[in-house]
Amino acid sequence: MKRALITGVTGQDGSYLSEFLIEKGYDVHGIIRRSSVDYRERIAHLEGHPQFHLHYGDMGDSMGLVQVIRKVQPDEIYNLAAQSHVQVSFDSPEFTADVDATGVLRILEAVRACGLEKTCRIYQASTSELYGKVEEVPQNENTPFHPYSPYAVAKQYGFWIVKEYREAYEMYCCSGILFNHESERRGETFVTRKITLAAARISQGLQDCLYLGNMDSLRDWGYAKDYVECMWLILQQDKPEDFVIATGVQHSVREFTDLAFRYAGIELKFEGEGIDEKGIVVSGPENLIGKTVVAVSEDFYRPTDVVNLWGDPTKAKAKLGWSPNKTSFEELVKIMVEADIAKVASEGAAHKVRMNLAEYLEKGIVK
Ligand code: NAP
Ligand code: G4F
Repeated sequence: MKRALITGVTGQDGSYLSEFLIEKGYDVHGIIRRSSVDYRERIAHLEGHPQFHLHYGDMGDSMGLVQVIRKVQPDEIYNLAAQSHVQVSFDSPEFTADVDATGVLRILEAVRACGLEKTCRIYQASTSELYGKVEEVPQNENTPFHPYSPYAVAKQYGFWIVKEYREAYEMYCCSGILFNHESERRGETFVTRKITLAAARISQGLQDCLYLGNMDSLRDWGYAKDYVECMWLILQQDKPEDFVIATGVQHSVREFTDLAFRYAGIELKFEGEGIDEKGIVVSGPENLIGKTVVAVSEDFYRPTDVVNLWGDPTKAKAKLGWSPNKTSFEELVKIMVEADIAKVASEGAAHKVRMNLAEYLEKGIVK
């Protein structure tokens, strides 16, 4: 049985990759951080599975990483842990550099310290953000990098240190340059999930308006569940190489918003430009007709924004035999909206129960 170690196992990708590798027959080990609140929602269903094991550790703690790697003796490491929010990297640049840049080095050095450099294969979660202020469209493995945020600069270090260790020590380590991938497990402050949750809440009368930043921004959005297969495929090749993983299809934040609201039963028309742009309801629930349910707030503009990501997955198709269009853009938006409608409906019910209980308590009906 092969052993895999996943950093960032509690994240969107970590949870899907764990399921994928368990299914493939791997013994899966994940590194988690201690937290005062329960943040293990995405992997709760795997806890207790005989092929799934958790270890405490942190990307900032070299000795801890060495201990876990020595104990697990992994055949494959998937380094997914990161401060992964681009906007947050402007507020916490040093922390982002420590986890997303130096953290990668710590993993590579820990593998060497454990004497596993000739046997353990390493996947590094790299990103299309490296193309940043893009120098060509679409972007492939040969497109020059132009990182455009503290997050991207940190990830660029991760990319180059992996390449360096591959050449200097002949380690099997490589980067997947993944374009945006989303799902019903996506963090709630990334734009897609923010939109699908808001569309669900607004359609159920639990939110008035969704505030966004740059709606002209273009992304190549895929489904996270499809993308984790590529991480594994990248480590199964004869030679370690870097790959772009993308759908090859591009849409704007506005298009995503329009479609998400449609799936939630609300048709919008967009009026105005820039900070004055608004999404107004033209059909849907009677009480929403004519109301502004999408507006722009300067709070969500970034000091420098990456606005034109579009990936060319030709190499991944040819060498990994990977199909980039398993889940279409339309299917992805539908999956996310339907999941959020169900989530909001169940939370709405729970919210009503809590409200009723509070009312009863106040009236002295329930002691
Ligand atoms: P995510 O949901 O934000 O998950 C990030 C994971 O990293 C979480 O498990 C988090 O743990 C962990 N982590 C953060 N800081 C850590 C630290 N100091 N020590 C240990 N663990 C730490 O991100 P994701 O979307 O799954 O992305 C996975 C990776 O792919 C990231 O490296 C991201 O930068 C990269 N990437 C993502 C995309 C995308 O579109 N999703 C595209 C390209 C590249 P907690 O739960 O404890 O916070
Ligand atoms: O959803 P986002 O926050 O994702 P972003 O910045 O592309 O980063 C994600 O994908 C990267 C791969 O390219 C990963 F490396 C990274 O870890 C992360 O997973 O923003 C997408 C776009 C941006 O241009 C942003 O300015 O949407 C724009 N946007 C407009 N309004 C917004 C909002 N983004 C957020 N988060 N919130 C808004 O209200």
